[in-house]
Amino acid sequence: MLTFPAGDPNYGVHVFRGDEPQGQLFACLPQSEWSGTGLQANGAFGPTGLPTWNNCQVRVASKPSDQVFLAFTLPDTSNGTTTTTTTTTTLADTTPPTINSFTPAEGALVHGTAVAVTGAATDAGSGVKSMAFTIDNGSVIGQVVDMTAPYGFTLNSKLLPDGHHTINVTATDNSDNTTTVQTHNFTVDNTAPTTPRFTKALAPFTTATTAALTFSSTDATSGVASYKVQFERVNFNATVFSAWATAPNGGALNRTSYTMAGLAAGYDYCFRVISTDKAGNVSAPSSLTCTARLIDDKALVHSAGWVQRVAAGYYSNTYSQAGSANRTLTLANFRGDRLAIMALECPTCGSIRVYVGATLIRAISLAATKRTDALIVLPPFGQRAGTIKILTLSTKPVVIDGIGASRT
Ligand SMILES: [Ca+2]
Ligand SMILES: [Ca+2]
Repeated sequence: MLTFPAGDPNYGVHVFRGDEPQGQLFACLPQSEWSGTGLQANGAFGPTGLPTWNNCQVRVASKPSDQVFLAFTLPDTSNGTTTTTTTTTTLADTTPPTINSFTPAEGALVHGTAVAVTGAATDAGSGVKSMAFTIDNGSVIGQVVDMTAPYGFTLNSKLLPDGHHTINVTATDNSDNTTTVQTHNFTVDNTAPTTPRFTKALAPFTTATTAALTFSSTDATSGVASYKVQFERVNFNATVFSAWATAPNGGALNRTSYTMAGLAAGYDYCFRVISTDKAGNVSAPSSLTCTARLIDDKALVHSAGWVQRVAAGYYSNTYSQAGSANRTLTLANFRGDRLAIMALECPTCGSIRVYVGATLIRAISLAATKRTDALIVLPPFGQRAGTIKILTLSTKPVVIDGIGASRT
């Protein structure tokens, strides 16, 4: 039996949590025994009736698994001194951790060999010991238990078939309390969209400064997220095409059409489209569609005998007219496989011959019942290099508006 001076806070049982003094104290149990003991909220006992040590339990507001340090400071009434007795105890942790986050998140779309499976958990008591991850039923990829934060592993999603999957996550603390299983759904998509195709090929030659493209692609699992339009171009006299480049503002289209503006005269433009699905898989590029913008007649070298005019309704508002034979328009250093002539067709119009170097490509009669500024597209002839020459054959009028020079 221990006795304390009544109301003296220097005596009693003082509790520390860790090494941090907890000034407000505990109680001895059973609480029914407090009656008559004079146990005070500040921890002082007195004057008589404190239970024996064996009966004294300390109840404190504390974190689970905290180490509690008890200091009992008691008077010895026999000789007037005080004695301090200490003991430590560890409070039990019965609370599992809290899972704060994990990936793949609910509804996520994943692809590839390096999908980040991650988990984060906290435990206020004994601390997090491990997190466990199970994909589906664990039959394809066995459960992964990670003992070291940050918790998780790298998932090769290509081991799983495309489609719906689940991930189960648990966290366990150092007192072996385990959370309930948290389950999220995710979708694997490792299949690229179908190779896009142009739904309408471009005309091989154009007078316009724009090229309007339409295309399509499909993706079975996640759907097409975006399209990228790329282009390359080559001038009529250049040796090679430019490198492929993303068309202006054409890098991430959420529609199936695109119009390229600013086509330059004399250039052959080729386009291709690449689609990306919502999981990030990228298709193969489409086959090409190409168009060459005409070169105006004004850019050609005129022999004697041509009259150059400015007139609305013609390409670039110009034309060149001859009324005698053996007049030539030439364009040096052509490289390509196809030509077009934009010329006036009319009942009285004459004829021309078109050459590349010394090779006759085509003889063309411009006689027609209807008067038209016609774009006459010649058949491909294989890649050739040389000077393009248009030659008049008679005194009948020949009106040339422009020529097309294509590499494709
Ligand atoms: Ca896909
Ligand atoms: Ca013209």
